[in-house]
Amino acid sequence: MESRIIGKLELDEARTRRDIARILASPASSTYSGYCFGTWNIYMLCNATGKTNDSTLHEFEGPGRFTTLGLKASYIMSVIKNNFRTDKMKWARAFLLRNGNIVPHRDYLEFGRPLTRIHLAIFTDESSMHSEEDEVFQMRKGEVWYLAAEKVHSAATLSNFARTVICMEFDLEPGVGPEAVFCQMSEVFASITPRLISREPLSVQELKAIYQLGDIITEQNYSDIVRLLSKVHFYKRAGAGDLFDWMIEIARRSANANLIDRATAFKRNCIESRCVHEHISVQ
Ligand code: YCP
Ligand code: CO
Repeated sequence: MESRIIGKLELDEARTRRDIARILASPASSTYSGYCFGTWNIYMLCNATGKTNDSTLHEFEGPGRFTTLGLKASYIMSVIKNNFRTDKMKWARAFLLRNGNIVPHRDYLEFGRPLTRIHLAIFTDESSMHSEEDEVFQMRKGEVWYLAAEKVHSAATLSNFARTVICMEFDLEPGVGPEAVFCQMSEVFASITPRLISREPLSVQELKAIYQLGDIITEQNYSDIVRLLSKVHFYKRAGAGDLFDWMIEIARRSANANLIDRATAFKRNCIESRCVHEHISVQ
């Protein structure tokens, strides 16, 4: 797995809670809501313009600006400023994930030059997981993770716990590692063992049952099947990207050309190619 812990921050509980309450009380951005099921809310803290409605990821020159919402979250903003190279930071967003998941995808398909994606875990729980290809892991409070966002990855919270992270994106000098996002490097961080989630194998019978969804798939339940299958790899040993091939095979078995097109376009947009404003909706 390429994603890894690069640091750990001590967060003041009361001040963090106060800021997160402020953030969650503001309207969430709906730009990428088509990529998720359940509650996956995005709140803009720093971006190209400082405007909270500027929420579609794109490339721009220079550092990002804190939004009015970012400025209101004064403790979180000071944690970011005191620990991270904000001169290299383009975007900072708070993500809330509850009782839902984002479909597996690759980030930066719409970029000429990818950014370096970092998560600071704020409130997490065992039911809240991330995946990268065949691996599933859980971020614990205060951990700073480098996320290999160009690999197929996903996230899920399979409970009502309101998992909250701060996602930051940096444009680092070519050739430097993700540790360069910090103002000051520290070796302490290298010693933290990540919490990996072990899963039962996916049996031949279970895989057969997945393919047999081809017997019942319709336009009406297509999205329910995507929702079901996009979470399988969090509790069975499968790859995050297997979903796309399962959906294409299920659609083929249904012999419905619309469903085949839909499953093919879904795979393409999530993991093959996507333009800046070319968003899909899986719901
Ligand atoms: C993001 N990128 O980074 C989105 C998630 C796919 C495209 C969905 O917020
Ligand atoms: Co992503």
